[in-house]
Amino acid sequence: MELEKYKIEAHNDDALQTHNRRLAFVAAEVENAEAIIQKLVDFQVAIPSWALGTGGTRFGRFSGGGEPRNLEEKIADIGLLHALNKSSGAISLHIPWDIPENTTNIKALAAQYGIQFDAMNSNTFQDQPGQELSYKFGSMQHVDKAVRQQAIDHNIEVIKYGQALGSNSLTVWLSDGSCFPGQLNFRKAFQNTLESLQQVYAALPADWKMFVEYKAFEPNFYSTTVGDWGQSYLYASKLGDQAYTLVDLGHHLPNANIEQIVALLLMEGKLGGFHFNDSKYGDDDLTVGSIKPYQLFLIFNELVEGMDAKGMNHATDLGWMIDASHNVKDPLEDLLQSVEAIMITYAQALLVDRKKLAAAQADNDVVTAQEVLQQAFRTDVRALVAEARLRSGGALQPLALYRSADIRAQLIKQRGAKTVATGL
Ligand SMILES: [Mn+2]
Repeated sequence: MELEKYKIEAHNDDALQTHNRRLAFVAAEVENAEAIIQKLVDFQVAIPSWALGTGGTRFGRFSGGGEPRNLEEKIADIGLLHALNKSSGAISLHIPWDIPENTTNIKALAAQYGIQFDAMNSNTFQDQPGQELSYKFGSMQHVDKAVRQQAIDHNIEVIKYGQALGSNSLTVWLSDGSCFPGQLNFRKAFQNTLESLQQVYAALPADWKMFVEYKAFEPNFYSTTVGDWGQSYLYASKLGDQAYTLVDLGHHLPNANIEQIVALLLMEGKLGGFHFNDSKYGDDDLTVGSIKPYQLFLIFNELVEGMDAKGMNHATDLGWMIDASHNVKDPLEDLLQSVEAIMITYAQALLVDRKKLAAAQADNDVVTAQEVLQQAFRTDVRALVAEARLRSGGALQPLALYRSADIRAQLIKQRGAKTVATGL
């Protein structure tokens, strides 16, 4: 289904007076409101193709109705999100869950919704039906060269799909590791993985980036072969200039200082992309900003500061993507909330008084440094984010319009109450 333009306009007309009042208030408080709005207009967050169905755990999955049954319907769902918030103009595709049968048609369909193809994701953490060799004991780290070759071939196939769709990056997340002490020779596992990644890297088109994603634990519980940012950085450095580390917020041990990791990777020119989510305990994949919004702000603060120090383009020089799922929410509502949280936090990071912060740091004025950060974090910037949406043709209140337009009910009517999307 599509959301007709007149519905967005009617919604905006109703909400405009309240919005203008809020905007005037924040614009008076904030020095660079106009520049921030423009940056928000430009900023796009990719939606993963596996986040459009209800998530599950190993204990169960409670599907909602009207989930997309194929890639075409997933693109249509992202089209709905993008129509509402104008900040979801990209899809990150997973192979083989979402193999495009006809790349030309899929590319044209996405273009109709104003959606581009962000990073491609490979999968060597599961065995697929008909697959010759098993990844039970790893893929790129595997002791058997034939298994490693199968994983390499799969990644090269994913690059080819991406080329046909107009993507220009590959995200490799490996679940490789071990569950028990003694199971693995760490050094050999690293070397096998590096050699496998090198072969994929060699197949990378010249204008592509390779993102090496790390994860502390799960599904392996004793060791992970790309387990932290140091290991990812090691692979990315050995691979070459087109290889970067990808930070997924949920892939750290509890209380890790992610903002410091981000700052150093940016300094070294090795931060490639970002997977947004939130968590209380581990890789919980919860809605962005739902548990630790201040941590998200501190991360964005480092992103903005570090990117500006290098003269980078905020919107295009890093890969921005959500990697989340939720078990009890409508996935589209969850994604609207996540994108909103990202935009709010980005706007707050743009508010930070950099000169005042640098002066406080130089004076060891710890109190002022904290005040500068919290002044930005405690500013209500929602009207700036809404104004960016309004100027782009989106809805002032995307979630409210999603509900009042009864979009889920229409999707259920169209697709059925018992559909299950491919994914986690
Ligand atoms: Mn991820």
